Amino acid sequence: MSDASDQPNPAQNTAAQPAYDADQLGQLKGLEAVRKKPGMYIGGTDERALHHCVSEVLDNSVDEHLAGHCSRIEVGIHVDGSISIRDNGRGIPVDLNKESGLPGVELVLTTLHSGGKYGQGGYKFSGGTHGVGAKCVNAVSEWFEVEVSRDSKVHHMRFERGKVTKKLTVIGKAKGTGTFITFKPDAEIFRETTVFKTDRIAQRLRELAFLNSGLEIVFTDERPAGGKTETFFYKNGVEEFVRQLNTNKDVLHPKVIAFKKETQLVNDGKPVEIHAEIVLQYNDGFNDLVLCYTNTIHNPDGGTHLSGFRSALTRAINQFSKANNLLKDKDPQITGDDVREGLTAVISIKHSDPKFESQTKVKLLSPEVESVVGSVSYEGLMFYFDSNPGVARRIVDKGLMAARAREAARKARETIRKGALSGGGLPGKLADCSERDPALCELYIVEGDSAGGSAKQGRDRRFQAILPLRGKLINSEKAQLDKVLNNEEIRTLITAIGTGIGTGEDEHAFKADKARYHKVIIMTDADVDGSHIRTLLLTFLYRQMRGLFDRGFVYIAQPPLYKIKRKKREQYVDNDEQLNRILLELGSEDVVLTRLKDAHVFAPAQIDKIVECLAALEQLGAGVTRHGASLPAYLDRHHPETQDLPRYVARVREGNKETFEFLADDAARAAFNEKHGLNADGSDKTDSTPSVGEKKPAMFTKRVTIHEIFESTEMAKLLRAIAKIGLEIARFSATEEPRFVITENPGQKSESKTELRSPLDIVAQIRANGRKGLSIQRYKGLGEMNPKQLFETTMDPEKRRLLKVSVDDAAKADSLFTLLMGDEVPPRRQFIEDNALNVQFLDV
Ligand code: 0RA
Repeated sequence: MSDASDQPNPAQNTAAQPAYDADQLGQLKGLEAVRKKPGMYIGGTDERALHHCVSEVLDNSVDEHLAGHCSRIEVGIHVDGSISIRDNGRGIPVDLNKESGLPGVELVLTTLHSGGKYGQGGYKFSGGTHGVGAKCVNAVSEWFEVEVSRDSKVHHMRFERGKVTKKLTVIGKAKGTGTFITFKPDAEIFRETTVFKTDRIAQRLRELAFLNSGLEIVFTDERPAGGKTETFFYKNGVEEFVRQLNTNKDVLHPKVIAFKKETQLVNDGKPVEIHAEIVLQYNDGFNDLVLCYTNTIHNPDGGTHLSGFRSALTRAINQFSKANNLLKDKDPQITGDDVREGLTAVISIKHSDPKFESQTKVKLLSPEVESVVGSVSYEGLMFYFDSNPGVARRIVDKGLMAARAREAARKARETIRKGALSGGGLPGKLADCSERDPALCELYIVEGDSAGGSAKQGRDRRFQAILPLRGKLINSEKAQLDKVLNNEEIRTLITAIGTGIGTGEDEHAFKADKARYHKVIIMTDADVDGSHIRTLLLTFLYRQMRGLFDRGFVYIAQPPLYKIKRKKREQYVDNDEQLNRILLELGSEDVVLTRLKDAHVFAPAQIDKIVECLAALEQLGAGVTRHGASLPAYLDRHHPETQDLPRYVARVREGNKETFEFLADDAARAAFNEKHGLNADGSDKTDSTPSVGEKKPAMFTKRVTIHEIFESTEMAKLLRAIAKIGLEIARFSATEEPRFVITENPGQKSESKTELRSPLDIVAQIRANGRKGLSIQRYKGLGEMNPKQLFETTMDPEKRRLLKVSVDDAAKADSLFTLLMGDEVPPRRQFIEDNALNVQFLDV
């Protein structure tokens, strides 16, 4: 154990510079400032900020890659909610900094404005967040660990809430170099949630792999619901990105069009280096998707790279059609909007000194980029068109078609609008509410006539309107706008909502202020078809009424997943987690827990607490069992007073025999390696990778791997809580003699006693007890509920839970919709179910 007093006192060896103490004080204050005003440093304390922390650490590793020093990054989410980022870069410097007497890594992770030698890491291109990133994450982490492999040694240090709790020590020998950071976001800071979203992280990692060709990124989510390990690696990065965005689309040309250029110029007397990479491919759809990046940071609002590209594309297509006499006299002018129909493109630039509109980097401002990207694109396109005249013609034709359809759609919108205005206007299928103030009105869009009927009967007609939709909605991604607008269901929807559709200046274009309801609630079955319909609806709303999302008017209803019944009591259950909680609650009703050694009986409130802690312990235990070790054996190794648990497990495989050794801390791990003559990761020092042919037969080799148990901190907390209640936890492995007794229904005819030999058996027994006499019904559709049930579970503002659909990141949602909705291929259905929504919880 070490504490602050173990720290070398910098004042001792730097007596000549008395400014030091003040400096260090400033340092601590610095990280304290991050904790006090997280908004200023990490952009808030919400789910977005939480994920931003991952990006901050990740960006450093990517910068190492951009500088040519890192080929592989591994990301792992652990069962306790902590996350690791490992890279094989140069490793954060560990040598002592002369001025402060502190190791480089400590400076990098604690000093807010370290600048100088470690400030930028000497990177040519960087996300720009570098230098503040990792230390801010450190400040807002309950704990933060770093392992640096450098100079053939593995160095380790630990921080808690930004303060050093284990100073830098060498814990073993290293084969290569790299940085391994693990942190657990602090729930005191992130009050909304500390739970990382698998999809969100996987999506960013995939994106990074696309934008950094040759970089291998490996992702594992070790949590119970997590999937298998995913590896993202793209040899032809951006080209593969565009190809993937066009998956399941019919493309106008099989090969993507790509150009690349590196430019050096002088801007305001400063040398600037710009690398531009542009890849595009047309499909036969009607929407455009152009993603822009600067130094691998997504710029959803585009900027000078986007405008440079856009005008070059319009110019090149018009130039080609003119030169080849492709336009007829009566044809409308091909506009920028027209040439973007069916366009999928990625613009990725690397810039040595980019300027953005704001801290969030949503828009690139650097003016010199416009002409750089513009000229690369124009020259590249003209060259491509000249060498591929067939493809060029198809692209021009597509633009022409778009120009003609634009005219047709304008006329169609006009008729819809007229229809809505004349003759009372509202569609017959709509059961409207009596309230007239849109702020108070809700529109339920319900899947199917039968559920629609129940909803009409069950609703509160004062403010709830119901619109049943029959069957499949037309796919607005696949069909051209004038066809979509001729669809009966779509027309009904547009008229009911009342905002008009599409962008544009004309009187029929979308206007959020005209919305007739400030809650548009999609209510579909909790099955595959339901989620498909929901996605179709969202696609349409997103394409044509995007402003509804900006105003926060779009919601998703949450019908319950289960109905459970016990004796005469019924209850609705929203998800599996809640079901598990209920089983434990029911299971601990009417039970007595007795500790046998002294016949102590626990109070009911104590039982609840014990069960809660043991269930959490069981869950976190996956961090141990996933390596093959036994959870009870591990828990038995807790420190008798502090309840601290070992941080590492060594897995020793010899032939087909496997044993485990738990290592309390860094010192124990270093000693273990020393004793076995191993590298810090447990690999054999002399012969780490035997070459093919000289491999020893498996039964003779001894293989040792050391794994960190990230969950140890969290599990120790639980042990302390359980010990405080007085549960006997010296031993978790089963004993010969029973140690606890659970009595169910005490004093009743049905009384039964179960003897237990381990504390962990208590949860299992309580859960089994909870299942007794319980019927669990899984709901398949809204139609299985009667009007009263439907209202109570899903529509009653007092009880329902609505999900608000936020499209905070328009381009991402767009790509997601495009990815999902391009075609109706069955295997993608599960993907739709899992990923279709960018939603957040909202208790309304
Ligand atoms: C400062 C200087 C150098 C590298 C790094 C920081 C660095 C930071 C992180 C964070 C995650 N992975 C990282 N890898 C490297 C330059 C080191 C040198 O010159 O050798």
